[in-house]
Amino acid sequence: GSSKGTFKVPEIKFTKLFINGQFLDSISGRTFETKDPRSGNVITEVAEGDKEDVDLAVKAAREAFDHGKWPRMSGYERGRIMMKFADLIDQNIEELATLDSLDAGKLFTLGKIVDIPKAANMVRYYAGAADKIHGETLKLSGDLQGYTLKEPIGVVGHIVPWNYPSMMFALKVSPAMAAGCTMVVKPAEQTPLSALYYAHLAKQAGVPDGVINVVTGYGPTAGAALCSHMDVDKVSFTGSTEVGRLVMEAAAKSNLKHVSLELGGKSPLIIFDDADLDMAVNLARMAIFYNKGEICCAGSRVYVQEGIYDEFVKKSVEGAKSWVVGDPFDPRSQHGPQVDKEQFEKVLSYIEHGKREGATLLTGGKACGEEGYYIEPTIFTDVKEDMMIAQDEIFGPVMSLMKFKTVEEAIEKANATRYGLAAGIVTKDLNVANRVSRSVRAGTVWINCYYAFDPDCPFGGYKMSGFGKEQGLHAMEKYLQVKSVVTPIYNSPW
Ligand code: TXE
Repeated sequence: GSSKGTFKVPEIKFTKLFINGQFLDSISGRTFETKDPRSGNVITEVAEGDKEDVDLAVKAAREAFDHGKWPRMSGYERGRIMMKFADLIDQNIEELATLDSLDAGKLFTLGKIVDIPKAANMVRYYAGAADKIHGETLKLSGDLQGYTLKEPIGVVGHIVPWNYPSMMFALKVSPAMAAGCTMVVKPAEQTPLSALYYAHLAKQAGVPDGVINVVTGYGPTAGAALCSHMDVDKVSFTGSTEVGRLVMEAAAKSNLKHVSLELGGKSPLIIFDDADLDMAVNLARMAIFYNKGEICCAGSRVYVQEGIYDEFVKKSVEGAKSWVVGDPFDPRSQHGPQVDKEQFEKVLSYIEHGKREGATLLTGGKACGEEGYYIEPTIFTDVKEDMMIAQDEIFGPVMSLMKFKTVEEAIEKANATRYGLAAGIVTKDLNVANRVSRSVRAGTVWINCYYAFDPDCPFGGYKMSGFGKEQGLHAMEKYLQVKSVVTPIYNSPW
């Protein structure tokens, strides 16, 4: 199906770099266009930050870290300011959801009930953790005793992708804030608008100047400058595996800054014969079509056991056909446009590749609508493990359906990928669920559910999907380092 809306673009308040608590033009004076994927039309011009702007932002963050209040105030105080920040996010849900829908083609209704409230809750979760950071007491050998301190790592560079501008911002910024770090955020060039709005809200909440800086701009310029900066202590990156490599390389070649990477995926969803068929069909549909497939942990490879395979295929095709593609501001839409022309063309070219490789196209496979970057929910079957569409992250609404016989075969096929971000299992058999969940090499396993996220649940990859967890207290550890302090118990022998 399809739907059409008539949403008018509101006034965009923040389009400049946010450095040391001020909105500034870029030093070069240059700007870039951010576009509406519903039409390809320009929404507005945004300041284009480059190396010298990154230098300025890092200087502000360095100053705020080395001499400012933020790392020195009590965790409780930081938490209080963060709670206020979270409340302000909640008070601005409408505007924030609008910005993400305009910039990324994300569903407005879901922005209001999922993305933005979850971003606020993420901030709250870490606000509550800010005063619970402690080390250990060490009983050392001889006449020594020691303890460990957990100290903030310093200045952090966050490189954010475009598929979840709000949640990714909160996911990266809030554990770093709780830890007492200061930071420079480089949002994706496709979706710079909400990050600037969050910066404004953080200032309103009382976050001191220099703690959160936002430099909008492109990856190979602003992003790369952050990764090779000598005064940045850590980079947290979410994006493609190719750029992940560049980030590590730049870190290695500059100051050996810490790196954490959340990269692509090709996550399997394994459905066993005993599954409730309608539930499984729905889950599989959501796992790949939700957010138009622009999700790092999308269930892009669906393995179905042979006993229910034919029925599953039939119902999945019906399910895809009834999935409503349309304007993200129309409440009837289940699926908006891909984020930009490049992603749109990437997805369509994978679909063509799948056909050429001999996979069977069951439904979809084309662009839809007269304008904008909309793609039909697409299902392939007869997909072999070595086909490109089974190996590469397509990052679009393209499901590959495959058949298996035994539990062993399912495990083997699920692991036949260089990625390891997530996996899903649908079965009523607890033994099968336990066995498969322990055998799949992936950072998250969802049993009889999918996309079941929670701020307390660590998320991050195995294998080439990256390393360094986000969410949960594990994520805060990424922004802390351990110092050992040792002292003699009695008279110093030294
Ligand atoms: O990613 P990039 P792109 C995957 C997905 C998608 C593909 C390409 O498969 O189709 O990547 O998307 C910044 N130094 N994911 O091209 O380029 C860039 O400005 C430092 C999965 O958009 O990796 C943006 O802020 N930074 C993913 C961010 O990196 C650089 C989400 C991501 O962009 C840089 C997004 C450089 N040299 C894409 N080059 C996920 N894991 O969820 C670019 N950037």
